[in-house]
Amino acid sequence: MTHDDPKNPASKPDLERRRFLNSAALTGLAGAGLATGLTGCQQEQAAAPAPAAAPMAAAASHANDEVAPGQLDTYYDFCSGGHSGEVRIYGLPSGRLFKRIPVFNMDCLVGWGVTNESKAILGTKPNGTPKYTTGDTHHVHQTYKDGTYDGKYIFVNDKIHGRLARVRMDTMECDKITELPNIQGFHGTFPDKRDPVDASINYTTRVFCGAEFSIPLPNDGRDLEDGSKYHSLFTCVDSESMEVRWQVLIDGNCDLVASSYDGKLTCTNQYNTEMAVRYQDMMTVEMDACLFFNVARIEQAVKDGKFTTIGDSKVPVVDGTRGANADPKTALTCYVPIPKNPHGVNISPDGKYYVCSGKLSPTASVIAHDLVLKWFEGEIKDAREVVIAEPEIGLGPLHTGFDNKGNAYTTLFLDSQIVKWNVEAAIKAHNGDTAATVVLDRIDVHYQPGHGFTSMGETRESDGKYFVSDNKFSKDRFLPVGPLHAETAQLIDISGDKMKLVADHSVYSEPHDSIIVRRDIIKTRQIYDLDEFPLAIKDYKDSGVYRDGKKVTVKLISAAPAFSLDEFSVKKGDEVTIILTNFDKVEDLTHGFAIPKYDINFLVNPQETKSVTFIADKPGVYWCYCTNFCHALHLEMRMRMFVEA
Ligand code: CUK
Ligand code: CUA
Ligand code: CA
Repeated sequence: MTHDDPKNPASKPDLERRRFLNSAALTGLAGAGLATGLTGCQQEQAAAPAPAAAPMAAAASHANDEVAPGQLDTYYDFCSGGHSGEVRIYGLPSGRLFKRIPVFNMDCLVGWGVTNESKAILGTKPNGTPKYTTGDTHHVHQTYKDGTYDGKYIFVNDKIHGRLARVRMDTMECDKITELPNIQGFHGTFPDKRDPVDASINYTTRVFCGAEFSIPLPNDGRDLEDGSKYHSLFTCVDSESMEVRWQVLIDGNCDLVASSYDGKLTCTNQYNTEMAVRYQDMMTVEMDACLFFNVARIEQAVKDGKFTTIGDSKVPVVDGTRGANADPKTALTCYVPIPKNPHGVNISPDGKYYVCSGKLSPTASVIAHDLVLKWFEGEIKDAREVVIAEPEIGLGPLHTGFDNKGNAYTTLFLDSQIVKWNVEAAIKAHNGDTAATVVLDRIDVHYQPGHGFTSMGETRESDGKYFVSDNKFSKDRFLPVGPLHAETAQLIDISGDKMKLVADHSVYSEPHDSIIVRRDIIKTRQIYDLDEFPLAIKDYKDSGVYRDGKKVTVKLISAAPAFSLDEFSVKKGDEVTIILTNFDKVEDLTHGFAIPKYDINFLVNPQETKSVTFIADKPGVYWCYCTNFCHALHLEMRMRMFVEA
């Protein structure tokens, strides 16, 4: 409807550019579907000459967005690292990378997957090695208080092995990982944003987790080929204990997850309501769904014992399938029809609307929160009536961010654009108001955006300053570095009527989603406390070698520029545990500890204690050395391990 408004140039997609970017994808959309289009698109991009860079004027930065040497950024950007398995922290607007937090991966910088403490969090196989060493992080979200971030934890998913990790905001380290039972392809996640109604209630945040891939339940080999026997589960994890509270059996699949500001609803978009097992069969119906969960009713059903369990798992599983939830007044779930293979669902900062993008449909569906609640009261017959607008906004709409003025910013994967549109205007247009201007602006991004998100945009304090477009292809935007390109995160100033491209930030593959958090919300500790580590060595007189049969414990202290021992001896075949406490109290004075040929390498930050365990199976002299430049005598900071034959 607004697509071809001749009075509004923003409503008009640039067809020439679309053809250049991706003609195959257009054909794909009209015909066989997006997947075919994507293949064509990638091939075409590889063969096509590099497009001209964006006009310099558009790319020129302006003073407010510059962070001069010595100045600090205004925002933290917590970013998923995709199949690197990590979480990253950037500063915005500078785009400077501050930290890579190892989560599901191994990381030899800090010794994640090397130390006993990190292995305890990762989980181990019977031989003591980490259970999994890969992960795929897509979505990072922080805990809430009063509708905004509380600076306590962030949560991140692992799509590969179906795990949820928690990262403490005070140390910015992962402290817990939970494996979700009976699911595969854990994709979207979101903590609930409910405010504690009453301070006396011991309230803990729920973290909602959507499983994208359906599997046989239980997945123990009894059913393999027959896809009609597969199911997905929607999971709720307790943020404090990190235990799984409950799961919901559903029809179709889960994808992205959003949760309401009042704690009543959480939802997931569904692209495979067909419950197909082959991609071409996942695009057969015109309407898929956005699936809403009634949190209170689910928890009541669990309390009332109306659940089953699956396989070895003790987690209560309630029935959220369509057949079991035909009566809205008792339903746990509400399936809202959404066109076609939707991707992404985001809630507006006023808590009133969910926006679910069409992906294979050029539309964004606006769902009214209060109408979904009314559906659950039986006041609305047809679940489709909760959709109160469905503007056409462009091709391949995926994710939406919001400002503080009622505008939505949606990434258009196929158009390689961000489209700015007004939610209230879309509702008016839907109700027949032909004068309503829905699409307000479009800006080209480079290229093929996935997630887009605004500063504080997932909170009530959305401030309308910045939008970041995490793009899936960078092509010509940076110096070439071989076949694996950097990705681009483009910073867009959204404070004015027109969106302004401010900067291209290169990002290491493969960012999916971020949250942009005001810096005053985050309070970190800069040194640890000796007392928080049960193994800490608190006195030099305790440093030494302790033997118990074939088990040897070596207690060490680091204080620049020396370790507490010059050498220690063990025997071939001993199981050696090294415990290292960093006595230095000076901020930033981190030491490392590496043992050649034994594959040991880890860090100890000020006042921190870590340990490693290994079998001394190679006789000889081994120089244990400090890996982290700490002092003028850093190179001299080394000691010998003797392994006697
Ligand atoms: S998904 Cu990546 S573009 Cu994993 Cu959040 Cu939509
Ligand atoms: Cu201690 Cu380098
Ligand atoms: Ca579908």
